[in-house]
Amino acid sequence: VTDPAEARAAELCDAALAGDRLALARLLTAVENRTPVAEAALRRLYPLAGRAHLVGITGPPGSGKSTLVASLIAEVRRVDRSVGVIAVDPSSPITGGALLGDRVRMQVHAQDRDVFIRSMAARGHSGGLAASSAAAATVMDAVGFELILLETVGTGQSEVEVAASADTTVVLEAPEMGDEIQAIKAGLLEVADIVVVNKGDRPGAQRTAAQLRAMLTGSAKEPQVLVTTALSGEGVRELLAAIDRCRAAAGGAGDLGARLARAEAQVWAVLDERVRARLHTDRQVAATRATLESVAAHELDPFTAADRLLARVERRAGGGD
Ligand SMILES: Nc1nc2c(ncn2[C@@H]2O[C@H](COP(=O)(O)OP(=O)(O)OP(=O)(O)O)[C@@H](O)[C@H]2O)c(=O)[nH]1
Ligand SMILES: [Mg+2]
Repeated sequence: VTDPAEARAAELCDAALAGDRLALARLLTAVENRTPVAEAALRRLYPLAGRAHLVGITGPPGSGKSTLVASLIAEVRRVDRSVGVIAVDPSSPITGGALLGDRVRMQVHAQDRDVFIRSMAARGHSGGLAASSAAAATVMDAVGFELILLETVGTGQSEVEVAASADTTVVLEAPEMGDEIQAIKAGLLEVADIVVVNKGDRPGAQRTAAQLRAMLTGSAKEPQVLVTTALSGEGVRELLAAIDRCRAAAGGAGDLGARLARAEAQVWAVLDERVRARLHTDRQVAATRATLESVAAHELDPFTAADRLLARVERRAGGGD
């Protein structure tokens, strides 16, 4: 006796795992809308995921994130690897930039099965965005994409959170941006594993990079600072090499802190505030942490984890512990 959502999820997962891109697109729509099909699908797919390298690409509006993602795709394909892209709210009203999907479709990847691009709206509360983008990444990871790029504009807290919870976070800057942008930058730079000064063809790019290097020396992460020209692809090969080095430095498994942040976002999206509050009291903390670690290691899916945490709270309420 299977319910319809379970049956539909099974059908879509089987097709997506067999390489059906339409089924993959449908799964991602379900994930974005948080339907019962999405939950059933994620319970299935979560244990198959955990292999991809998640790379957040963030920066001020108009710094060239989408253009850089397009040239990263070209570079990744040149070395014959697969790449999935999740672009959160890709077109900012400030720059009116073309949608990433349009930009890439104009290029040679339209028929390429090893490139998959998906846009997601940045709606809902802040935790919701982190949970949905992590779930979307899980789906792409499970169906075999090795590298997943998450483009978010670096202006809202939730957007920065999404990029920061990737295994590797790339923060873009453009040369000679105004004071307003400088202010945004300080918070953004803290989450960077790699800082990219894009628009290397513009005057001042090298000077901006030198200033950033000076400023970041001795900082917690000491990110590498690179210069790219996304429009021509210059410096993009070096960027991909730097991204791969970050992966290798984290033991090839992705940053543990980032994995835990993604696990937490996804489990918390299932549990409501009252339950969460009770998990932060007394002896629940250690048990919760262990459960989240299992999710981070992909040994447990976020829904089963939430079920268990809920059961623990209910047992306590029933008088047991
Ligand atoms: N000169 C120059 N212009 C660039 C470069 N990269 C991007 N641009 C231009 O900068 C503008 C913004 O580029 P996008 O890639 O849309 O920037 P974005 O950061 O994705 O913008 P939002 O998604 O709107 O936040 C476009 O007109 C690009 O053509 C570059 O390397 N050099
Ligand atoms: Mg963009």
